[in-house]
Amino acid sequence: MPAPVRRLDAASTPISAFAADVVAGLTATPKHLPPKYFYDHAGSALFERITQLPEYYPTRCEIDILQRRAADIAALLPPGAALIEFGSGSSSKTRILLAAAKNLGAYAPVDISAQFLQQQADALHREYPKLVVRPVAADFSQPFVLPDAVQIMPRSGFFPGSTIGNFEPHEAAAFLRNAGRILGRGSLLIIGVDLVKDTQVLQKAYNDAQGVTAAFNLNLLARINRELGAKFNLDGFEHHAFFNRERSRIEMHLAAIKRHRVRVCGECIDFRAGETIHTENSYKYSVESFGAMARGAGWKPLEVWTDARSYFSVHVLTFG
Ligand code: SAH
Ligand code: AVI
Repeated sequence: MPAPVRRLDAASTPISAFAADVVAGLTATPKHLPPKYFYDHAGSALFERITQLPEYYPTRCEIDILQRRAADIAALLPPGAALIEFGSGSSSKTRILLAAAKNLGAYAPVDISAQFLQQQADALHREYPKLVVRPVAADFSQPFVLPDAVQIMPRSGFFPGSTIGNFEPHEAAAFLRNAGRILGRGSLLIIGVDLVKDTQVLQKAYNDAQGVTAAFNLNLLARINRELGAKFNLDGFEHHAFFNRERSRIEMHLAAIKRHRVRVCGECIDFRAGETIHTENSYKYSVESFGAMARGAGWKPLEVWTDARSYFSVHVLTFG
C-alpha cells in the first residue's frame, strides 16, 4: 500500500512576494495585477463554480474531447509513468484519464492554491487508494522541484483548462520550454487550448448572468484586503470583460466607479473615475498558431483533437 498523500507544509506564495507584486502592479501605469493571485481558497472555489456555468463552454468542450479520446491518450502514456498536472484545481479532468490509464505510476498535481490542492489531493487519494499522489504547492511560472517519488519515473505532463492562455505568448513559450526540461526528452504533454471564435460566445463566457465571474475577479481585491490589510470597497469597482480581437485575448479588468484613494501596504493608490486594474488576459489561439508556438519551444505535435463546434482543442505534444 503506498504512503498516504504527503502533507503540504508551506503556502506556495510567501506573503512578501504577494505584497511586492501588488504594490508594483497598483503603482504602475496602467494598473495591473498578476492573475495567479486569483487563486486563494475562495478563488479556487469560485473558479469551480465558473466551470459549471452555462456560458462557460471551455470546461464542457474539453471534457467532451477527453472522454472521447481517453483511450487514445492512455495508449500513448508509458507504463508506470508519473502524470504531472500543471494547475490541477479540482483534478476533475484527471479522473477521466485515470479511469482509462490503469497503469500510471504516480500523480503529481502542481498548484499555487495550497490549501485547495491539499483537499483535492486527499479526496483523489481516497478514490484511488493504490495511486501514489504527490501534490506540489508551487508557482509553475518559477522553477520548482518535483517530489523524489516521481523523479525516478518516466514523466508525462497534463495542462488542461487553457490555463496556458493566461500567460503572455512569450511567457507561454518559456513555460513550454521549462515544462520540457522538467518532463524530459521524449515525454508527452497533453494540453488544452481554447480557440478563437465568435465574439459573442467569448464575451458571454466571461460575463455570466449570475455574476460568478465578476465575483471571481473582485475576489482579488477581497484577498488583498484579507491578506494585506487593505480596505478596498468592493462595491466601488465593476467587472469588465471583453474580447480584444487584435490581441486575440479576453481582457478582464476591475473599473473604479468613482475617483478615490486606497492605502495598500503603506502606499496611497489613487483611482480616477473609470480607471481600471487589468487583472487577466485569456489568449485564444488557432490550432495552427498554438502548434507553431509549441514547435518553437521544442515540442512536436503528435495529435490534436477539437470538439464538434471547434470551440476548444486538446494537443498531444512530445518533447525533443
Ligand atoms: N485544471 C483545472 C483548473 C484550471 S484553473 C481545469 O482545467 O479546470 C487554473 C488553475 O491553475 C487553478 O487551480 C490555479 O490555482 C492554478 N494556477 C494558476 N496560476 C498558477 C501558477 N502560476 N502556478 C501554479 N498554479 C497556478
Ligand atoms: C483558468 N483560466 C484558463 C480561466 C480562463 O478562462 O482564462 C480563468 C477564468 N477567468 C475568468 N473565467 C475563467
